[in-house]
Amino acid sequence: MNSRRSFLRLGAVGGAAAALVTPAAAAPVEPSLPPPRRDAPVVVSTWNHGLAANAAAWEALAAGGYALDAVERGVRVTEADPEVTSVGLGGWPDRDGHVTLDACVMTEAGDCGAVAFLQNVLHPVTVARMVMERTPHVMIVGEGAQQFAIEHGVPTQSLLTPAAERAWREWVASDAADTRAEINVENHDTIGMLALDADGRLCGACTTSGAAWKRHGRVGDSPLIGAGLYVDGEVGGATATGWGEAVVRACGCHLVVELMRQGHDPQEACRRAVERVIAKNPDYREIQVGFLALDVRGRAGSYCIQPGFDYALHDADGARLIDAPSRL
Ligand code: SD4
Repeated sequence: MNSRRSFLRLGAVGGAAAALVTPAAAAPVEPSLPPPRRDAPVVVSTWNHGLAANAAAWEALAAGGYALDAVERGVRVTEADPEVTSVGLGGWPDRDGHVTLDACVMTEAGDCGAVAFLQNVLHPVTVARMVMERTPHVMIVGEGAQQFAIEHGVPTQSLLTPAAERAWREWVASDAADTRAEINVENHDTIGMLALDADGRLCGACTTSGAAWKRHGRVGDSPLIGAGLYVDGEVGGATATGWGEAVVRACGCHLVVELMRQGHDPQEACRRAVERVIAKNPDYREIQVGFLALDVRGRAGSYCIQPGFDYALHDADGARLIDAPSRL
């Protein structure tokens, strides 16, 4: 079952965005409001294991790096962690025993790349970035994605750890294998990460091994631009975790960003998106869906439905920043 999780925030460096300076000799300008205060750089991710990932992302941001490099570097930490059973190496396999991975990235400029149903590659997020940067496409899946990765020098390896294989064999031997293979709401711990860099560029990444024991070939929301991740460089970004089918049906992260565009702060945008999911899912009490959002001013918010859990944003020291009640 899901471990207790929190949405995490690390290291916002306060400070105003660079002020516009009017040269002394210039013609008088229209009076204007000061630029919105921007808390940047900042990085947020979707769960406790994200701490190490956030720290890696923060290194890139603190050095003045690009938000895309930060989120890629960040989630690679989680992808490589064999203890994490829902992302990359050590991810629990599908019902046939194959670890299949989904990931995507999106930039402030609206560029994006994704892979889905990818096997035997440790860092799907990097392959997703390669799709974005080295092809005219947005998404490549399955064997084609693996072939693409190999052609671009990415090594292959088995991602099924002994522990994950053991868990899968236990599941196969259990009654659950008969009854729950189609809709499995367990083991939802995708990592989604959003970062705003010192230059005000906001990028996101999302990576997962998907729902454990899923049907072979099933793809969830995580690699789908607009569902598991969406970024608009003028507004903000959002990422999702939880039962992917419900997120896809709501076009969840695009919805969150559009709600921010309409003037809602990230927290309220996430709340409204969760309400939409609830409205469309009569069985919402049985599912888990969470959204995390960051706007271009550096404000973060999150909201989720997950039976029995309260969510909150925490800073690096664990101090609670934003309450995000989960039970509705
Ligand atoms: C999926 N959303 O494949 C993913 C799973 C997930 O936390 O979120 N895990 O549906």
